[in-house]
Amino acid sequence: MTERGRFITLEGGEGAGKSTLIAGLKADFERRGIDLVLTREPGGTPLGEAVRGIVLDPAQRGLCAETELLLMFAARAQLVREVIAPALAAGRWVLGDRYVDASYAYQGGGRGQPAARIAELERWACAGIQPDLTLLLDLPIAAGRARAQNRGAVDRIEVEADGFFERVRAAYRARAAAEPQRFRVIDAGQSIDVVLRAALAAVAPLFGAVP
Ligand code: Z5A
Repeated sequence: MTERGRFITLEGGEGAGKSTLIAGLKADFERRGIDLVLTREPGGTPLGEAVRGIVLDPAQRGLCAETELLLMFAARAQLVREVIAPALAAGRWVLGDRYVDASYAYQGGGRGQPAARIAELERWACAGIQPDLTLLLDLPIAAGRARAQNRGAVDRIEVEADGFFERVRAAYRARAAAEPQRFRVIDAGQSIDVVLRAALAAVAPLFGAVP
């Protein structure tokens, strides 16, 4: 029987360096011969990418917090069934640019949606799939904004005030503190090389599972 693959997720605020770290991890995993699937949220399927277009569209000014939460989980339910679950079952590794923790941080911490409501959606949408490891790239808000500012147009969530992002960051850190066995918090203010080394050290125990 094929051994289940490993599921690693990256979380953090705007400009924390998730995309940069994913490129570094991908190169390392490929050198090790790991069969890797990359996902991003919201997105990662045709439906998910369409949802991403809606939730990040600055023209969707009237999108309420409840709808935003449901759309995140609609995209996730599809991603889990279409991509993540089949990949893990086939023994492939999945490296996810965000997953459920983002909903607790942004829709929970940021928008004030109750954690119990998010947990109910998680039970419903995620088919019991939990990451084996979550890397939280932790960075002060101002530093993340400074890094992201050269990217051009800001999306519907990026226009939020600093207070929103402070609540997001606090919610992420609280989740990491509550689940230390799953989370590794990485100081994302360090150089790209140092962040990659810290991530590889955190991932190393999972390599033992590779034949
Ligand atoms: N969202 C939500 O609300 N609820 C949910 O459930 C989910 C998502 C799943 C889309 O996320 C939005 O959806 C996001 C949360 C919300 N909204 N916000 N804000 P996204 O992940 O696609 O977008 P993002 O968070 O804005 O990611 P990002 O800004 O693209 O950041 P990143 O991928 O973490 O950073 P990066 O592109 O790797 O790096 C940014 C720049 O910094 C770049 O120039 C790098 O070269 C540089 N960089 C990276 N690392 C370093 C270090 N270590 N030192 C110096 N410079 C660095």
